[in-house]
Amino acid sequence: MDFSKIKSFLESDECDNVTILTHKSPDGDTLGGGFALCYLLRDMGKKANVVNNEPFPKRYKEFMYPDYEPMDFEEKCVIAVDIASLELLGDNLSEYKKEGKVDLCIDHHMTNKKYAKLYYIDNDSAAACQTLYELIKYMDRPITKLIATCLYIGISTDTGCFKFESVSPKTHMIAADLISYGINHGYVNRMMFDVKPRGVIKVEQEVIRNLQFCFDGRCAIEFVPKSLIENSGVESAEFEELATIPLTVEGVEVGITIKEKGNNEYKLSVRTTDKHDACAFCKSFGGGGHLRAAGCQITGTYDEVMQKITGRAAEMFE
Ligand SMILES: [Mn+2]
Repeated sequence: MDFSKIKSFLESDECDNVTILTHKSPDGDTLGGGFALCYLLRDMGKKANVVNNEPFPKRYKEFMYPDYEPMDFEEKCVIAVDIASLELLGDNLSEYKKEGKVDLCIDHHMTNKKYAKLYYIDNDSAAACQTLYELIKYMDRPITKLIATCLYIGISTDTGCFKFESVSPKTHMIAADLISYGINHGYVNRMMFDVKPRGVIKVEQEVIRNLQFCFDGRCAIEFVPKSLIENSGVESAEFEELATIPLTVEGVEVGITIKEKGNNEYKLSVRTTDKHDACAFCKSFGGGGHLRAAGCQITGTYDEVMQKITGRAAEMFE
């Protein structure tokens, strides 16, 4: 696993007419990485497109894909960015879920399923975009302002604006270099973290009102009914930060967000302080992610799901 192999592959003729896969419910890291790679390949004279299960969210448009147009070509190569497992592609991209379909995977999840022919996975990297930055530098390719913006947003959003433990001195050095390409980082971070549509505030009001505490206030559980999101009139990408709310309460060590997805189907997002392992928690339900931020799917009635969660949480507080 070294950059020289990845560089040779990206420069080879084999790597042309490239489809770049990003994960479902896309976040800033998968999209930032996907578009940065797309622009890199296009700048190298190759054809490349970014695809996603859903339409690209509006919130990243002005920064990452202000004038993006898909190119017309017959696909020869498939690259996945920030995708730990093929399940995360979503139903609309199921044609790529077949074993051996993905040529290269660039990721930073410790739970990566190693489904690609070639991969570069750096568990110590704060974001897939941090790894991509290092790769582009290694390849000695120019970083345009657009590429810098994509990478910067990927790193900033995947680290809660440089607050997570995953941030290393290297992360800050990379961010500093990216800012030197003329990114208005103050504006970017304000738009990513502070400014929200009114519909989001209304949803936050409701979920905060119903926040539940257990284990002497060391665990907070937030429930997000499907109808609440649907009636908000806001696209789902705007609710990225919802999962951070439980852990903002003093004394809370484990913050759990339960999003209702369908009938008896729920998506869990778990955030922890340094006292607990969010990834281990989610792994026991078949999910995964990072040490302090992870996710999984759970099925059952609301009561059954609550029982499963509090049962598993009880083990953490033993
Ligand atoms: Mn990521």
